[in-house]
Amino acid sequence: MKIGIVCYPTFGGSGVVATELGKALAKNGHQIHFITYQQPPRLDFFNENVFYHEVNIPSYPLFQYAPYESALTSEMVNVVMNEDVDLLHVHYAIPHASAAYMAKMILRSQGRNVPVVTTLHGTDITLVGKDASFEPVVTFSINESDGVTSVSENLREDTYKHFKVHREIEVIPNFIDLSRFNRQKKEHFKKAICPNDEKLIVHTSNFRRVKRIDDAVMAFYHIQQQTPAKLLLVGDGPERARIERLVRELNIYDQVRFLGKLDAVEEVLSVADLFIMPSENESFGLAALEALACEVPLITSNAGGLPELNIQGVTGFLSPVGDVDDMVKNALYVLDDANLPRFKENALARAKEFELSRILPMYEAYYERVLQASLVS
Ligand code: GMT
Repeated sequence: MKIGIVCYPTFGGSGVVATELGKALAKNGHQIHFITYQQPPRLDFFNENVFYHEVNIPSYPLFQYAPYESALTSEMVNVVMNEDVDLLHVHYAIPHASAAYMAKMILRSQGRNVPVVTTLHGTDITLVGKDASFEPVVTFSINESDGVTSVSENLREDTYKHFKVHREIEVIPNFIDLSRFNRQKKEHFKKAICPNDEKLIVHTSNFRRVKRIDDAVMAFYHIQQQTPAKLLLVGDGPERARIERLVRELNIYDQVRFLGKLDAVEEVLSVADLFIMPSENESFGLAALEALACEVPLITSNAGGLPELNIQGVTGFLSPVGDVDDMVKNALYVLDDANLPRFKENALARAKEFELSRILPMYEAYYERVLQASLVS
């Protein structure tokens, strides 16, 4: 198959899923055409089946806002025509699904039929998409997609609840490549961060308000009062300065490290004892899956799709959003040396259920179905 993939070329979950999916499809012999405004971070190698098409937006004094959606639409049209693409797969509804619809219509006017698959990732539905400024366009472009997937049951239900969507939505969860995400021997690294054998807690995110990083910091504040511990915060974003202030106010700056955007996150996870994700909303929680793969148990909120990944009392614990006391109690239980090995073992076993080799065929089968259906319609 020749597949055009549109995504945000960022460290964010949807961009990572789209890039890793494209890479895996390319390895399986499909020809993949990435269409984005920048080279995605994890697309830094040569593969004969991977192509990259950059969306260029010419600047013009008249434009207060650059018309990205128009430039993206034109690039999709050009790539489908020039490369003979069979199917477009767009990740994150805004504005990719509506741009794809427009591209499809332009192509149809030229006698070319190309089906569009839209994957809903989370905030495109639960946060931004619901906003009145976007809602009609999101609803329309989901309904007009030839196939729609969501990364969890919960996101699927949320989509039906908040939008007048009549399309069937297929749930295809996030996946993990265990050949990259596995517990590596990095004892020197652990020793450098935790010289006195402290327990290491990790949080990774894009530092947005929805992640409730203050809850992670407050939980850590109480945990380290009861057991020696360190906290690593990986990622960056709008909340960074506020969180750094909080850490200073709590006088725990020596026990907390801000690592910024890190590509080799698996190296940090390899020495972690616990991963904390107290999100207000989380459609799936790819970062938590990456932690499980590195044998790191989870303390999460019970928001969104997290209960579909984190199993209460098995891979860690889930607490109501904002219930820091419960998170502290659970974290101390997991970190207890009598319990930790069992949770680590369970973490890996759970991650294996989301191995790339299990999820990739779901996408391939879904593409086939959408292609067949578009031929008969
Ligand atoms: O907020 C993020 O984590 C980034 C965001 C994105 O779209 O880039 O992630 C969303 O998509 C990921 C991949 O499907 C999911 O694993 C994340 O749970 C989801 N984030 C939220 O729902 C907040």
